[in-house]
Amino acid sequence: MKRHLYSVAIAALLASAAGAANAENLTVYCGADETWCQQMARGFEEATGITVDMTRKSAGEIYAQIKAEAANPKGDVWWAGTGDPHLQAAEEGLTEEYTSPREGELLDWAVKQAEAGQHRTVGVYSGALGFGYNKDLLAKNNLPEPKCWADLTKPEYKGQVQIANPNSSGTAYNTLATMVQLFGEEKGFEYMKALHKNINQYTKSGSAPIKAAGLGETTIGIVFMHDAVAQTAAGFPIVTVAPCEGTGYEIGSMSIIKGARNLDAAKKYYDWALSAEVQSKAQEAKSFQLPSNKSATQSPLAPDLSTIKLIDYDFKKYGSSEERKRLLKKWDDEVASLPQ
Ligand code: S7P
Repeated sequence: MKRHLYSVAIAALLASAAGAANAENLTVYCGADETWCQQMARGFEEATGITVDMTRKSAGEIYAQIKAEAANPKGDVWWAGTGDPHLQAAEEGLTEEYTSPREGELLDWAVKQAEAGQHRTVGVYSGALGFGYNKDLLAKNNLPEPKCWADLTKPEYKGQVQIANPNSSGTAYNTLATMVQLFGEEKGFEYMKALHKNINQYTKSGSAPIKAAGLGETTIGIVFMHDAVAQTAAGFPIVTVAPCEGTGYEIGSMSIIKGARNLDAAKKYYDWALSAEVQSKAQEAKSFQLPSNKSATQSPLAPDLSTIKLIDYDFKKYGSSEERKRLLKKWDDEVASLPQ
């Protein structure tokens, strides 16, 4: 009897070990807001039974991590974050070519992003760059309402403006590339230098400045407009501004990491994340980007891109490895090194 029980216990142990070995896992590097990243990870687990290990980081940091791990990749999918570093990774062969059967369900700009990256990436959402301000702090400091990019360089806003560092943050790199495209390279850098005088802190994450504005730690934050709207929706006294000169925008993207250990699970996630049903749930996580699936629904709070003066952002050029490296080095050498 004892021997029988022993054999049953061993068989059960072996079966569970085999089950664990067969269980599917997925490692996701997530470039969106933490709440949305968690919603996506848990949603995929529920939908498929695949266990997700998710880490949230800024776009420049994820790119750097994938590059550093290239000889021994640890991640499977890079979901969300601005498209420029996804394109850089695609060009450098750090991501895997994959065309989802859902590509036909996507809006043109999402497919164009896939084409620009030789189908090593795809667009998952879009959103316009702008800024937000804390209306209570503005009134308390007797400051005029900023309406244009040019306003943010005026002396009265000294120490009142926050933005992220473009080396770590996709938002801040998108800002730098926007200024170069909007004003031309020389004037764009002059703008960044003038802005530098008013910056109270360069944060690591792109959405941190508007969260700080919500808490009254800075008056103005340069961010994607949907990140400013999210703070208003959360009850903070934030006003969102579409700058009068016009502005750039992002194509938030997704890529499968080259050499992914869980390639099948990565493809399942890729297809799942492009579905209208999943993209329509972004608003539940207070993420107000424009989804890339034509049938996905968007929150009424989301900024209406058709009413914003958008530049014709050259994603191929500003997402190229050479241009990103050149602009970031120039910003380090000529802007960040200046005294304030
Ligand atoms: O929060 C959503 C979102 O704004 O996060 C990304 C944003 O750029 C923050 O990431 P970084 O820290 O890299 O700047 C956007 O892609 C996305 O829309």
